[in-house]
Amino acid sequence: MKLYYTPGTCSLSPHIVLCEAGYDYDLEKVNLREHTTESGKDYYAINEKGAVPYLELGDGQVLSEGVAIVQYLADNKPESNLIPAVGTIDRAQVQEWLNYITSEVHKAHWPIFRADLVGDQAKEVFIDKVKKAYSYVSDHLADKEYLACDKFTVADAYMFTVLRWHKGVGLDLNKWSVLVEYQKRISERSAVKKVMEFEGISL
Ligand SMILES: N[C@@H](CCC(=O)N[C@@H](CS)C(=O)NCC(=O)O)C(=O)O
Repeated sequence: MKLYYTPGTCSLSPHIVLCEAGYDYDLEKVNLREHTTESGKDYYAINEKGAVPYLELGDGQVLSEGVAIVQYLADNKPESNLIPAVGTIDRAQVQEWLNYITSEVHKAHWPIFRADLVGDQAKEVFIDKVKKAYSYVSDHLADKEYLACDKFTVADAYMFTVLRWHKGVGLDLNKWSVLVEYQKRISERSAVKKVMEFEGISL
């Protein structure tokens, strides 16, 4: 199994899940500015979408889209308890979080990072959207340690990944103390520590 990743981007989520679930995996770093891999290949020739994460399963099958990748990885290591069984309300709630993060939070960051393209007015709209998302997640976590099921799931790996971008979009996480605690709690997991060290990133 091989994960194409770029340090600190959304591929951090499946990287954490691979490590949490105890997979034996390889990694290949992608330069997203050049769309080349560290072994010098044209990344578009590997993944036509040009985005990370991208997973080669080793049997010729491939998978893109972070939320599909983490569910596949967790489902195939049920003993890792990273996702509830299909058909349960717990599973639907984890999917609810994954979908919220990918469609409402993750993608709201791009116009903020690329204000040079979209302009300051659009940037402000998306900063406001991210702030509202922080408040929503903070309210939800006020009496909980994790997003769903009272335990760490793939949804937390993804939320942790997007929360790390607060500095990049100029937000002070200290305004949401619940999120600071949540981020700290997850960063202290041994798999998360190992992955962050490998990617050369910090909180
Ligand atoms: N829909 C994809 C989006 C992935 C995505 O946005 N990846 C970003 C990094 S966080 C990327 O690779 N951007 C560079 C590009 O698309 O060329 C997913 O959820 O996996």
